[in-house]
Amino acid sequence: KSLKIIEVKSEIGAGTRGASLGVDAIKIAALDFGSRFFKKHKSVEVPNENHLLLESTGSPFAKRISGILTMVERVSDEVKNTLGNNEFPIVLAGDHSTAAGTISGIKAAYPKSRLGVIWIDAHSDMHSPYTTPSGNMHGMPLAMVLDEDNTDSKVNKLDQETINYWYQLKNVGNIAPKIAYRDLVLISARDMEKPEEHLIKKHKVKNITTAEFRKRGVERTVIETMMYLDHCDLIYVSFDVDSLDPTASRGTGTPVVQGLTEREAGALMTRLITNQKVCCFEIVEVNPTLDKENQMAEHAFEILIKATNAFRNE
Ligand code: DIR
Ligand code: MN
Ligand code: MN
Ligand code: MN
Repeated sequence: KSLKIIEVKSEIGAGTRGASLGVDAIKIAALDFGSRFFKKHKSVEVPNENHLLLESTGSPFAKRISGILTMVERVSDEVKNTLGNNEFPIVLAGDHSTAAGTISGIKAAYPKSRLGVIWIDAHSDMHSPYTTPSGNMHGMPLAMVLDEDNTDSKVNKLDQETINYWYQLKNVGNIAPKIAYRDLVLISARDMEKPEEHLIKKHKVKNITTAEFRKRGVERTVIETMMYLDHCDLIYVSFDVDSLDPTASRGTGTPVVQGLTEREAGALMTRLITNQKVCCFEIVEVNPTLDKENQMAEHAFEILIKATNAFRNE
């Protein structure tokens, strides 16, 4: 199976500017390492909606939601077509909101499959416009695809237009919900707000903390994760670089202490991608404008190259 890189230079879901430059920063890292990776593999660029950053669209609780819907639909179509061509999609994106599009695309390509999701991130990204503390939609992609019911922890009062857009987002591809709480594994999630903690507890979502991962090691963590997701037909791996510890790099919008080292993340991604059920992976939230000497993009590229080498060895 050949790899296909889907570039999504969008940052409208983030609260800090610069993540749309993340994909190019990863390409610069590749050049710096003398790698032909981006020459060797086919790629496609999804047009972004970054012009919306100069307009006041959306609500304070769902910033630029119209553009987010457009992006999610575009990414979904691209991922669906890539899988339809029997290629393995690697999504390199700016902010994490587009992951809802990736998941939609996988479901659209394989509507009857049960999809497991491994979410490697400092955050659990389960807010809805009803609960968000920031209005930044990169904190919401999992709520877009889960059977989110924040009715018992509503804090924000939404206008009807936002409610309508949120409904459309959740129903992209006419499949909702797209994944089950039981089919989700969080790794290294450590910065959640109350409504997210509420959902995690209520639905008993599995979260492997950094300390647990370190204690067990990569091999046991992966075996345990795959056994937990054994009933799933396909698995999608989403890697938010803020899962890494800020000592590795500050080049991401919302760094959080107690993260993974770049070596741990590389080993984890490499081991995950060799599993036959893994059908797509994604790397997001590299922000070179916040970085020093392009460190985060270099880590992201190393993780990408290690993982894809393992993939080709299968
Ligand atoms: C926070 C931060 N939970 C929010 N989320 C981030 O604004 O919703 N997700 N940074 O990646
Ligand atoms: Mn995220
Ligand atoms: Mn995050
Ligand atoms: Mn937070």
